[in-house]
Amino acid sequence: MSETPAVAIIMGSRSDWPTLKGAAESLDALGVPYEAKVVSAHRTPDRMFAFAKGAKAAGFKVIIAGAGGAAHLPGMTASMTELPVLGVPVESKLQNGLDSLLSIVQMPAGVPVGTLAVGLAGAKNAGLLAAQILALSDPALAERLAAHRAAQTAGVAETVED
Ligand code: RP5
Repeated sequence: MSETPAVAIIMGSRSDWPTLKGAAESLDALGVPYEAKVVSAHRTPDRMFAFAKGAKAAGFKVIIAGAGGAAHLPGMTASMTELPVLGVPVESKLQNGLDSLLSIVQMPAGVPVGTLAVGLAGAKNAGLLAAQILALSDPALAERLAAHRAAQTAGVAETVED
């Protein structure tokens, strides 16, 4: 039986994957294992309940949850687990995802969702933030993160020549 990966990436629809793939790519770059699955708050509420209630016992450490529109998945998941939940608002047809952002970010006090930017940037940062959380208790990952940052810095040229 394979071990549960540290990170769960859940999303409200298969159509969210092109966005949430950004989180997976960040985790891949840092050697952090993850599992990605579709868990809809609206279309598969029982799956969401079972996942959120069982995530901690299953061995996950951080949950990345992406959804668009009436994006209840991150908040509902956070309400049923003590694991940190990072919410990624997926771009929607309404004002490019402003509805998704507000649905996720405006949690009432008591149940936090760490909300990232709308779209691919938010997904990539969710992967990085999940890795930073895990790195607090994983010195080897902390070193990989530091190297990743250093490479990013080194890749930014100061000049604007073609
Ligand atoms: C949300 O509805 C999903 O997270 C997705 O962003 C949005 C649209 O879903 P589909 O109609 O493309 O399946 O629940």
